[in-house]
Amino acid sequence: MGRTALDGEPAADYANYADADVGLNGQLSHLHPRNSRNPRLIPKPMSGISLIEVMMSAFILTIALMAIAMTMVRGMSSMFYTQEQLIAKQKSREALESVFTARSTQNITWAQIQNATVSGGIFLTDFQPIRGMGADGIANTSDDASEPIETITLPGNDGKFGTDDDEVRSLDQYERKITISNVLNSQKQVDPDIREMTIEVRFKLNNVWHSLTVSSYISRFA
Ligand SMILES: [Ca+2]
Ligand SMILES: [Ca+2]
Repeated sequence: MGRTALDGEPAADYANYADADVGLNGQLSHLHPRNSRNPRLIPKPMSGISLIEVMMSAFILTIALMAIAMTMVRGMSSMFYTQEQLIAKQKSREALESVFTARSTQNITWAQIQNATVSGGIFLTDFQPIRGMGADGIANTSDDASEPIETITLPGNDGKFGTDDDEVRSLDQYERKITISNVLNSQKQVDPDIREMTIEVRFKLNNVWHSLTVSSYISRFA
């Protein structure tokens, strides 16, 4: 298959052939199909990025960005949740202190330190809106009804109180429940001098209630 003849351009009719030998009489003597043995006219393979590759990388990038976004959302909502929890803790402690103070200053009798379902008890049962403590200065008693729902002032973006961006928030998404129960002594009898006080504060966040409970024993004696 030596190339004794003139090496001419491929004929247009033979586009699938890379090269052709044309004899002196102008007739094709050999055709050389494009293949690895005849690389000089084989076009370079297409380089660059195919559509599939672009779509794949866009997909992977989207997944990665979504993961980052989810982490940020979770972080922000947990920050918000922490703040709500702190408020709830503060409101439960305030209630606890109001009872201890009233007991210590003898503003209320031992018999009154019970739920209203027990004769003489003054503490409303079940969850109550968080209002001011009323004339008696004690949380969750009937005189709270005339008080407005409490508000709390948050420092706002600058982190300082007393500036224009302070945020006053109503505690209308909060409720507080005080449960006072008897404690049994070692003889399995109701201890006449000690009761257990459980204060649960709950708050609604995205239509879901979250709650926090504080409990303490309270003794007849200050
Ligand atoms: Ca009260
Ligand atoms: Ca501020």
